[in-house]
Amino acid sequence: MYSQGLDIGADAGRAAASAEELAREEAFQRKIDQEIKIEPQDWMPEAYRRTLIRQISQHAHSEVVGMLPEGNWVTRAPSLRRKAILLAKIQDEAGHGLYLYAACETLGVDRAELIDQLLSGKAKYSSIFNYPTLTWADIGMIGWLVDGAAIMNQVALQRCSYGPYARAMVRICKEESFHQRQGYEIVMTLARGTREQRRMVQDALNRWWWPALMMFGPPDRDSVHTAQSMKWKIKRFTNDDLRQKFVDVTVPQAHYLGLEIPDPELRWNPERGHYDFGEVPWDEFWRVIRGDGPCNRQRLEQRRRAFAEGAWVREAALAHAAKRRARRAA
Ligand code: FAQ
Repeated sequence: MYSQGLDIGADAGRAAASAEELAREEAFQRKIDQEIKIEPQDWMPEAYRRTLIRQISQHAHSEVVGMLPEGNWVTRAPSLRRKAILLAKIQDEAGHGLYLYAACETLGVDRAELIDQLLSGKAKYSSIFNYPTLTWADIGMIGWLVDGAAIMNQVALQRCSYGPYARAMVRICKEESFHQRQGYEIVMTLARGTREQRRMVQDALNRWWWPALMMFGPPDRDSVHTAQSMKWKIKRFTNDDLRQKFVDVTVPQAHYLGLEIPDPELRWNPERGHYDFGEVPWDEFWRVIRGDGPCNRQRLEQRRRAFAEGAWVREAALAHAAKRRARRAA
């Protein structure tokens, strides 16, 4: 009797707790529906917090790993002007990584833990940065197509329901749009150049087109996170919607340059008001994100080396901060 009484009490307590939890979740969703930003001190469902940590940290890692394919060309940029621009762009990407790690830390996760996940190979970063930059035209493609795809995705993220992520995106988008233009300018110069330069830029487009379309993620039918992320207004568009928008704006740019998109099925569909395009090679996409792309091992190796070689900088910065603290306290 006595123990049964206790059980009933425990059940009632659990029911009350889950009713309270449900009410909180409903209130949270109402805020989202009313376009009220969620801030770090606000209550949020654990799954919302985890989704954001996953997406923002993958995004931060992408910015940092994304420095590597371009870094490959700093010493070989064709002029001092191009070198200075490329250096500035690469530094911007490092800055983007830092804003994003900082935004992620507002969710209660430690940056050291996130970096550890990247270096141990546990964390994902964008598939696109596992492709090699073989010629100078590839640097143009990264700006035109990779930054172009990144902006298409990130403009929508400026309206993400989580305040710190949305605000970080505003500044990032401004810088990315400059990056996209510098890439287009490189591509335009080559497309209007010698026969060899035109051949080089077409070859680069042939290699970067499909990987750029993969940046938007798997097709909606295979996207495990889209439905919930759209409900929470972390994502505003599905992967396929953004991919279509990217194709629609990029194809006319390629035509203007006299370049050919490497897709025999690409054609304007007047009924849909969009370009139809061929099937993205999804097998390749899954292979790359599972760690077996052309440069996955090399990229991680480079990041690990850079992290180890930068240890003295982190130690010096900490020692400097400790000294300043001690001086202030004295
Ligand atoms: N690569 O269910 P979904 C840049 C994973 S920044 C690798 O559709 P979700 C700047 C996904 O994580 C580029 N993995 O996932 C720059 C998930 O795996 P999980 C980075 C991918 O999150 C330019 C699984 O597949 N931008 O380029 C990829 O709803 C030039 C299932 O996918 C961002 O990160 C992929 N492409 O949608 C720097 C933007 N796609 O976590 C240097 C923010 C999907 O369950 C030079 N992120 N996966 O193990 C997003 O908008 C989203 O996370 C998506 C994926 C759209 C990428």
